Formats: sequence, structure tokens, C-alpha cells
Amino acid sequence: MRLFLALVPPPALRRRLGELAERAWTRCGGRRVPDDSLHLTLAFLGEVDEAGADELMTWVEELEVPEGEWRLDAWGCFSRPGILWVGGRTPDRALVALQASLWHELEARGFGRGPSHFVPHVTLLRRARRLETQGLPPIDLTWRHGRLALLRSFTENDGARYETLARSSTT
Ligand code: 2AM
Repeated sequence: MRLFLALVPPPALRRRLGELAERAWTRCGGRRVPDDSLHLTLAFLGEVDEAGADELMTWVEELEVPEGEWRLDAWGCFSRPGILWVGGRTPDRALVALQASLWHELEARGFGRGPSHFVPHVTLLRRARRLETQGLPPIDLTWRHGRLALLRSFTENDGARYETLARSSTT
């Protein structure tokens, strides 16, 4: 099964991000990430077998992730595969440290290797037809986060769907 670790926005922020996704979609086209699927990926694990998934569920449920605030104040894009996102003007240091510490543990447990570079972002559009951020409204949102989710990704005809397998403890 295809798994990843992510932060999931609280409902009010999710709605705001959904509105931004709608604005971006009107301008840039492509495939809009549904509100229910919006997230910040911290570690993409790819295919994991059942034993690995069980180990990850237990680990995540016992994890205590520090609370933090992420300021979302920039639009950005990745040219392949046409990803338009929101994030910070500079990568948030606490999130970069969290991502590194998660990968440190994942690598020790044999779950592959983390990327050499991490830019915290929330993807709003995939395969955008017009991949540019000029003309999009200014953003200044705060994401108060604490709990991490282990998510399973299913590919369906109209895009990916996610299921929560485990959540980290509260601090
Ligand atoms: P994205 O937001 O940058 O697109 C679940 O599929 C999440 O894992 C996606 O949100 C995606 O992040 C990330 N992801 C998917 N495939 C990936 C890959 N091959 N390498 C790294 N991250 C990937």
C-alpha cells in the first residue's frame, strides 16, 4: 500500500485553503485538490507491505510531535507535474527540522531515504495548464499544527483519495 506522513489542516484552515484552490483553479486550470485531501506531506514512503504498515501505525501512534505555527504567505510552483502550491516565503525551520527527524527515524527503520531537499508546501493544483503565480491573491494564513497523520493513498479515476491509518499522540 502507498503511504505517507502528513499534517492535515484543521477545518477552518482547510476551508480557506479550498477557497484559494478555487481561485487558483479559475486562473490556472488543471486538477484541483479536493478540500478533504489538502495536506502537507512530510514523508512520502511509497509502497509499504502490511508488516511495514503495522510497524508505522504503532510508531506514529506513540510519536509526540511538537506543536507549531506555520505561516503561509507565498504561492509557489513545481514545474513537474504542474504543481501549484501555497507555503512560506522561506521554508519553515521547525517543519524542516521535523521532516529531518522523521526521516532520521524512518531510515533507521529501513523505510528508504528522505529527499535531499524539502520545501514545505500544500499542493492546491496538479497538472496546472498555466503554471504561474502572478495575479493570485496575497496570502497570510497561520496553520497551528500538532498531530501527524499516517495516510494511505488510493488512486481513483478522478485523482487520489486518502485514508487515515494512524495519528500521533497529543503532547
Ligand atoms: P505533493 O503535495 O508535493 O504532490 C501523497 O501522494 C503525497 O505524497 C502527495 O501529496 C505528494 O506530495 C507526495 N508524493 C507523491 N508521490 C511522490 C514521490 N514519488 N516522491 C515524493 N513525494 C511524493
